[in-house]
Amino acid sequence: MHSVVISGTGLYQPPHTISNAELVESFNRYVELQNAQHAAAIAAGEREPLTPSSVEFIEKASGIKQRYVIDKAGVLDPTRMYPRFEERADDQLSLMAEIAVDAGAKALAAAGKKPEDVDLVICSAANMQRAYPAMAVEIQQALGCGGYGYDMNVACSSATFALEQAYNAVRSGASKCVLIVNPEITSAHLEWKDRDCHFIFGDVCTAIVVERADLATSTDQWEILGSKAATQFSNNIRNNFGFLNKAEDSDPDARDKTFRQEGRKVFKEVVPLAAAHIEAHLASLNFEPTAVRRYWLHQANLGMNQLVIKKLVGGEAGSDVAPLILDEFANTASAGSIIAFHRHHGDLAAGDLGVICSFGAGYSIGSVIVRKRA
Ligand code: CO8
Repeated sequence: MHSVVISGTGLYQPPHTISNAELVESFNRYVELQNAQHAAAIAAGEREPLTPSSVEFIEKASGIKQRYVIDKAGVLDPTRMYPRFEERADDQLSLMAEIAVDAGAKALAAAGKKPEDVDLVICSAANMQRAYPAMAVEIQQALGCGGYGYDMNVACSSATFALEQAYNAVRSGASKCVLIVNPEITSAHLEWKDRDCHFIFGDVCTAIVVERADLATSTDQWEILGSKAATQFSNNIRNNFGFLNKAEDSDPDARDKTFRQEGRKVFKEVVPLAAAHIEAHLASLNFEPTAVRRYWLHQANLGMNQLVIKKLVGGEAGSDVAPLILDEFANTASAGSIIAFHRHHGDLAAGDLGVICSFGAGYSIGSVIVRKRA
């Protein structure tokens, strides 16, 4: 078995931000328009009026202050409420590939690797923009990587589960250098018209280089000591959009064809699962939770991270022990814990121990225990 390191990460950050104030203003305009349009039915008691959203609720319930999006105008247009992207021809680079190439090139530069050093590309995200060919193969070609590529999706745990795949491929000798990309265009599968969830997500792409330690030249290497993936079926986060929709003659605009969740149930059920998962993973490698210098946790909800960290070490999320990025980025599906790692690892010293952990739809939980190399 080979020793395996994370030797570089990259981040694509979309050009536009939407503050909570901007988001709520456009949502409330949508509510006014809808209520005016259906005034008669509402007055007759045949229809419930829509209720406005509030900045105070969003910040208190989630900790989110803004989000990045690839298209802002479409999302904030109260007569549209979803992004507007131009359809591209087959011979043009697709949108998911474009942002993955950006983040992937940055991760390769950080790792000091050339595209041709890569022998496996994994595109892992909560949604793929088409059925086939695999996004990873397009990204592989656009970057000039060797070997092969494949796509995978485990919703919010797509990145950590891809890390497990990359770790196993490299340590077994099957691959030498793996590029993982997580293009999360969440704005296109969020229901921006639903007050319960319209504030939750943001767009981004992260990338990670995982390679054999003896071949790595980066000055910033993190040895992977272990990875652990777990799943337990739940319908509490679900999206029924899929290739059977047309054959089922279902309404493509029906509420179940975009993101929906029982947020409070998710909160209650996932916190204990995540804390127990991390604790058991650390114990399997003979580490106590307090031995960990930094936790790069999934970024869905500030309160969730507070509870997970409290259960593990008694500390505070948002502190040096468990940095937050969700205030700036919102929930970026699988990319959240990777952005936290990307932004907040440069100050750690050789020998420092860290945990990257995601939790979300599935339910799925993935953890990767890493140690800074000298
Ligand atoms: N403004 C004002 N009030 C509101 C709003 C709003 N926007 N929304 C709800 N309220 C009201 C409700 O009506 C309710 O009122 P009442 O008490 O009178 O009934 C009150 O506020 C409380 O509502 P909730 O109980 O729903 O509020 P919570 O405190 O539970 O907060 C959260 C809601 C923020 C959603 C919270 O439950 C949460 O974050 N839960 C965890 C969610 C989570 O972690 N999900 C996993 C991430 S998703 C994932 O895994 C990836 C999926 C794939 C990606 C998809 C991309 C699109």
